[in-house]
Amino acid sequence: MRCRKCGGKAVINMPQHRLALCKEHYLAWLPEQTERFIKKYRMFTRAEKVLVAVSGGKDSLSLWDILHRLGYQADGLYIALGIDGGVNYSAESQRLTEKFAAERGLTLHVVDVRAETGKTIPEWAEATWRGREKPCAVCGLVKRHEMNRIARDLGYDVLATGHNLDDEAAVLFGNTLAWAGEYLLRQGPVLEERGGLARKVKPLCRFYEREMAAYALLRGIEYIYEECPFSAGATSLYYKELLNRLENDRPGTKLAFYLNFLEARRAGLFAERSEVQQALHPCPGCGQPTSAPGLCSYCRMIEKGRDSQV
Ligand code: Q46
Ligand code: ZN
Ligand code: ZN
Repeated sequence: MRCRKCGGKAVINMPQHRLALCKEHYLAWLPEQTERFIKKYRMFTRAEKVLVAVSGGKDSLSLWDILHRLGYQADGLYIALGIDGGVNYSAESQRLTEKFAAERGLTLHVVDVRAETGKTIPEWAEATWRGREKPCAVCGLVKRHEMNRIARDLGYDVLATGHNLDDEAAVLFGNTLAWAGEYLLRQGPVLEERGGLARKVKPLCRFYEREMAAYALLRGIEYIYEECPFSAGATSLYYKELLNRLENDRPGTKLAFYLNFLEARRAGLFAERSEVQQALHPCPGCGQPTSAPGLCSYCRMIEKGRDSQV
């Protein structure tokens, strides 16, 4: 397989684009494409301050690397969840994230959930009804809350996450199976700022997971290979497997599924749902916007889990 640009040895073949590239041209192509998507979906400009949520994994660190190379004002936010799982997951991912930032002279904010709230994520999960199965519901709630809080308190215009096409297609697949209109309406490369919630963007949403892995590897980014120990058995992983089988037989299916969805949404397929978007008001506990009557779900979780002993 030859690189389409220089005829050299290709390191990656992307059948859905009918494109094979060598290392040098791939490392240039991916940031160029990212720049194209940032502009196409009007994610942010070079005048805006971007907060990148980094987990220590290949996607978020690559995203930070790319935004930095493209000359955007991108700082990092690492949320220390306190997850061990026998592989020292949180400690190791924090170490790699801090190393990444230090080597490039980038600004990294670290929020330690235990220092902030008195308990780690698994302890919060244990202490509340939400934790009966897995801590993921609690974890998602805390991560969203902290990301918004830091973005607001430190004056960031936009929050960027490293979700790739495989992540987005799996979520879309789940929401489509359930015809979850409200979620379908909100899924996309950009979630506009509303009622005090920072704008959220996903600049990598059109890249396959294997393309991101190839980028991190070829760029020499050191990232944590282990997934969070609680991700095993997640429904989203099952959907990813199913979509990979489709993709194997019919290359491009995943990308078409996602892009055709965006097009249908743009054309107004889910528009009538927009009226049911609930109004937001500030939570009396933490001041962040919520649609719940009274306390937001984060504050209700804290209230519920505060007194229980772990
Ligand atoms: S939600 Fe669940 Fe993730 Fe939190 S506990 Fe781990 S798997 S990190 S994306
Ligand atoms: Zn080349
Ligand atoms: Zn609250």
